[in-house]
Amino acid sequence: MKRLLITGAAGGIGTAMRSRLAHLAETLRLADIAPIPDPAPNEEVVQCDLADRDAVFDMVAGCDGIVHLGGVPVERSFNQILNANIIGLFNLFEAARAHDRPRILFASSNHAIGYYRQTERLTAASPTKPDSLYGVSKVFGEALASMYFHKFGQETASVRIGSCETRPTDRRMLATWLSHDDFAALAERVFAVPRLGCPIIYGASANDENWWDNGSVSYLGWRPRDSSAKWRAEIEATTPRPAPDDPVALFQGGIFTQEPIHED
Ligand code: NAI
Ligand code: 15L
Repeated sequence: MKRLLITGAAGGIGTAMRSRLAHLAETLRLADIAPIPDPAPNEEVVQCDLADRDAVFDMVAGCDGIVHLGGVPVERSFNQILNANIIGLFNLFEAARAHDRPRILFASSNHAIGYYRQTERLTAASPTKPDSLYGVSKVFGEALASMYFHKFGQETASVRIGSCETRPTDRRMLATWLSHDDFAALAERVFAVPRLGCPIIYGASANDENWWDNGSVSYLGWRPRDSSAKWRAEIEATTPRPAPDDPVALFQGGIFTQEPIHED
């Protein structure tokens, strides 16, 4: 690729992806509403609000692939989610349509299916069960990706990321953790396969506990290598075991199931 766009590049995952995805393109275009520090010689920086349609069109122009991480990543008021995750995503897909349909990796979330019990095993075909307005915005994104694929041939991988952090820090994350390296390896496969289509992919490392079946995307050739197992003993020793009826222990989305509707 000549140019790979990473939105949300000032954020946690975005920052971790800068070095890990650099080999995929001659130039990384890093975009965020927040300032992005210290661009390297192979990086160009675009400061842009996803809700600003013209700015998003300029941001996407000339890009051969997009890793879309930008947006509100937790439960917030409907207006905040509307601007960044709904209007922002529509702007991104319209910009992609206008600029030769670069392949998109869309950072969806486990909160699109957060009301499933932790005892249930899901596939890509499991109906969505969002646990928050945030989760609803990710379901919207997946639906938008599907519509743009069938109507316009836009290829998008919607990755229902579990918990993409440096390391797991609580008991739920023993099942949901996705290492930065495994996420980067997934992105590499998304841009490498000759035909992507419009898959739903669960984003978790090779953890011992696994709620999600990625059988429908074996054609990607993605094999997560990391595991939360090496932190299990430490987490079990330092975090209290929740009661069996605690939402943190009951639902895949954990505490997000308990979020109220936030006001502006
Ligand atoms: P983050 O909050 O660290 O990064 C998101 C970035 O988006 C921020 O730098 C923020 O400035 C930017 N942003 C927010 N509103 C914007 C707007 N209107 N216009 C342009 N940029 C805007 O979040 P993180 O953890 O890096 O997550 C990245 C993506 O992955 C998010 O879409 C999140 O929903 C998704 N995700 C993350 C998970 C995780 O475990 N970190 C789990 C599931 C999904
Ligand atoms: C997400 O979707 C959030 O963006 C992230 O902050 C974590 O809460 C993660 O899910 C999770 O469920 O652990």
